[in-house]
Amino acid sequence: MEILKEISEALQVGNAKKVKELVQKALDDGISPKDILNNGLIDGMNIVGVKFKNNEIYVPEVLIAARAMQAGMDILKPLLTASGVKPIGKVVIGTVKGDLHDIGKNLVKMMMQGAGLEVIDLGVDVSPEKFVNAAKENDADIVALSALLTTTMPGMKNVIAALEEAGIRDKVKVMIGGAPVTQNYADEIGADGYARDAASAAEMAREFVL
Ligand code: B1M
Repeated sequence: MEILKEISEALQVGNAKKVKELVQKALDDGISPKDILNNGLIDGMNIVGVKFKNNEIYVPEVLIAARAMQAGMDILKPLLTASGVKPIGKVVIGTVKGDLHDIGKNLVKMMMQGAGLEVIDLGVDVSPEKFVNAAKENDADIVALSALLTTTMPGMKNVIAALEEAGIRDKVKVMIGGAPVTQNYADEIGADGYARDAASAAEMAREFVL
């Protein structure tokens, strides 16, 4: 459908106003919220993710596209809930204790939302206990940890230990990422996955829950 393509394209260039108008128009034309989400917004965000991964676009463009996605989501969210479209899985995300960097974490969150996951964002400087409580309270499928400092990376290991201690380690997948984090580190601390960028993180999260 032409209008869904237009929504996808407006999202890719970060035109929030146009996305909002087109989403409303699509609804008025009788297109289902699910169709608009999957074939308009998520389609656009997927293309943004691929371009970001390939260094064809950079952080500012992704943030602007994500804001446009949010503008569309704001209209669709109540309708999606009402029409019974369930998120494909739940992710609890945060930047680990002592670390205040959140730009990358926010990108990961947005990409995951774009991929159809519900994301509970605990913010920055998140203690292991807070991750555990949020995972329990929300019955999360995935706990996603971000760290930007070599000094805060060990906090990821502490979260895994706290999940084990709480007896829920086998109920959640733990994903980690952030500039100093590596696959080796993920293996070393027993994380289930490492993703080097936001698009890969969203892909991995989808694979974990589908
Ligand atoms: Co800070 N900082 N900073 N900083 N900062 C770095 C990280 C640093 C590399 C700069 C440098 O020295 N060259 C350095 C860390 C050195 C180290 O430990 N190796 C550093 C330092 C030292 C510090 C302070 C200690 C400085 C000081 O006060 N002396 C201090 C620490 C504060 C704290 O956290 N307690 C500090 C503070 C800050 C600001 C507050 C000023 C600001 C943060 C603002 C904010 O986030 N709201 C800031 C910034 C902006 C940076 C740089 C410049 C940029 C980070 C960023 O946002 N990148 C950074 C230098 C740099 O990277 N060039 C630096 C863009 C972002 C999109 O990338 O976060 O890597 P990134 O996320 C990527 C991937 O890593 C991945 O996906 C994202 C998108 O592709 N990813 C995941 C991230 N999380 C993931 C989770 C996943 C999967 C993938 O799964 C769950």
